[in-house]
Amino acid sequence: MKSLYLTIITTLACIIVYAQAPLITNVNARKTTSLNGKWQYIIDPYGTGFYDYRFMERKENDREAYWNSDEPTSKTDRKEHKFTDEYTLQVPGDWNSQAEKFLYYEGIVWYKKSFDFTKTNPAGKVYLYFGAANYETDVYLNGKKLGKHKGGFTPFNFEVPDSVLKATGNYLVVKVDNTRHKDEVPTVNTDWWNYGGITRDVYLVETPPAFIQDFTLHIQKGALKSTKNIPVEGWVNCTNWQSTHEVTIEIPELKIKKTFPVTGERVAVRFNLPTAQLWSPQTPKLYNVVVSTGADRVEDKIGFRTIEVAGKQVLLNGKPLFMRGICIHEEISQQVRRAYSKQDALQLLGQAKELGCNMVRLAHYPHNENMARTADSLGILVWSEIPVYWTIDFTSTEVFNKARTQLTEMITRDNNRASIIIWSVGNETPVNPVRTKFMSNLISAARSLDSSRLVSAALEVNYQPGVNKIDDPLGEYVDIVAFNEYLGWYAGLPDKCRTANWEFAYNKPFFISETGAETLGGFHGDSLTRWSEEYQEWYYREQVTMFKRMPDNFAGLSPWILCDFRSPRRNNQTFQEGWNNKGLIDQQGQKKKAFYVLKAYYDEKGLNP
Ligand code: GCB
Repeated sequence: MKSLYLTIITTLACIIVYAQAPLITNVNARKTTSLNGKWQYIIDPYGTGFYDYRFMERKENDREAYWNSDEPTSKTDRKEHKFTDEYTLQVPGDWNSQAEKFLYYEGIVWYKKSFDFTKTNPAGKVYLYFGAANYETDVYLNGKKLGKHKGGFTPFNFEVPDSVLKATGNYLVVKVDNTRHKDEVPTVNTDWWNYGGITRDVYLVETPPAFIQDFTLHIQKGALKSTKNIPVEGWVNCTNWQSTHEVTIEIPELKIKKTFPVTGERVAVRFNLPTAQLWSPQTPKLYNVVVSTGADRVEDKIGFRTIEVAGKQVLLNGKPLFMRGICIHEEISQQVRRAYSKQDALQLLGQAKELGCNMVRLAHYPHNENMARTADSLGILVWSEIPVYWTIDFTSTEVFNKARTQLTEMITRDNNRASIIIWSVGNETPVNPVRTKFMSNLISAARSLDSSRLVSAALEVNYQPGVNKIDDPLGEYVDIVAFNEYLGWYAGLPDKCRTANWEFAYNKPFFISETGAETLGGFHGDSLTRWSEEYQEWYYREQVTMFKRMPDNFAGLSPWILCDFRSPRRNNQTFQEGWNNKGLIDQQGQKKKAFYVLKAYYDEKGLNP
């Protein structure tokens, strides 16, 4: 009996150790201590710090485990791992761009950070928050496992128990493994480089014992009649609240102060804004919103707008919208690294603005939080996507759950960003009933998490003799039918656009989520010469002419892509050398000729949307 009891306790302990705490959003509005900066590291391609010589996971107190001290206890003591200041990586940052030996490295790297920490409020809680780490992360503090997370592009946090945290000499060890696997999301096969590491910010976040974990506010669907008496709704999620608590929402600029009783973990809120300036690309107005209860108070800057589909049109604040978009990878090409900072966001979104864009498609995974926040303040609409890309294992429930977790983390983090108008559940997935079920279930999940935005996915074209059909059965489930087409690059020459016939199975707005041609910046020839800037320029000219004769449910486009990006699939040693060069801006940051063709189209569209 006793041993059964012990087994249950041990099993429970394991579950508790692995349980990720509910995601805290808007962390920068809280008391945080940054753990960014230099972290020591050990490259561990064989996983020796994690597995013993029988390839069994090491026990928590195993001296050889890399999460335990690397200090020999005497001069005769043997320690086969040692972190030193000679080997450090910058956090946030991918490891591949930080030393030549990491250029193509995929596998395990151990990170170590030492820190001192005293809680501001002795009764409060402390969470260890990661903006993202790619892909699988195991976190240990002072030899105790705090938890594990999978998914390379979404945030996660673990509660740090008082029993583990020390005032001085904390020893934080993080194992990051970016090995690709068939049953992960994304899977082994992508057209981008698998940058590894702790790629986004790391913070200790302090909260009161009972706190506001998360909240959202948006204009009620279908309820916007004018800029007077605007009905807004949302909810506030609470952790450890008592029923005696109340939650207050204030928007000082609009003289709003509303109080709601706490009736459970989630408090639904509804009220009217007597008047407000709506958020839009022309007027990206953000209001300071303060949510408070008992001892907790958080603030965020929120824009109010509506996005909906009416018949064949997409309406932003009730008015027809044409999306002048561009796709973006989360990469700063000139420095061959992942983008992560506000500065990076300003660079990428600034380039999109120069191109005449009012929208960006953040491909093919959730980008760092600075992107959507910067888009909010610059007035750029956003398509945000999870990496359900190409050949995911659609037959597996586990894979579905992984995709749904990433979708949930993406939506939870960015629910208050007015710029985000479309959640995308994937890209170019093969047409078959199992995939359609998988994807339509993801669409339902997105809608149940957030009914205020549109849901889509980038589909493929069904090319038939004489006609290009948009008839993927998933079109039934999405709000906007989006598809990728490369007429003139993967199929024929750009003049193919002149005779292209398009047939749409759905009476919904459609969006060209990709189109593009590859060129090596600075390489010139005539327009028939592949890889030349002139070929890409010709491609865009023909495409633009074709766009101009698209039917009236054409709601916009996001060509592929703003900047050249690394891709190990691209092995033409003269023109690619491990890069996908379909960018309108080249690896050195120079605009290619085609940039100006698209810009001219966008400038014209901007004047006459
Ligand atoms: C696509 C993919 C994108 C690729 C692009 C290309 O359709 O969605 O990830 O990078 O084509 O360059 O072929």
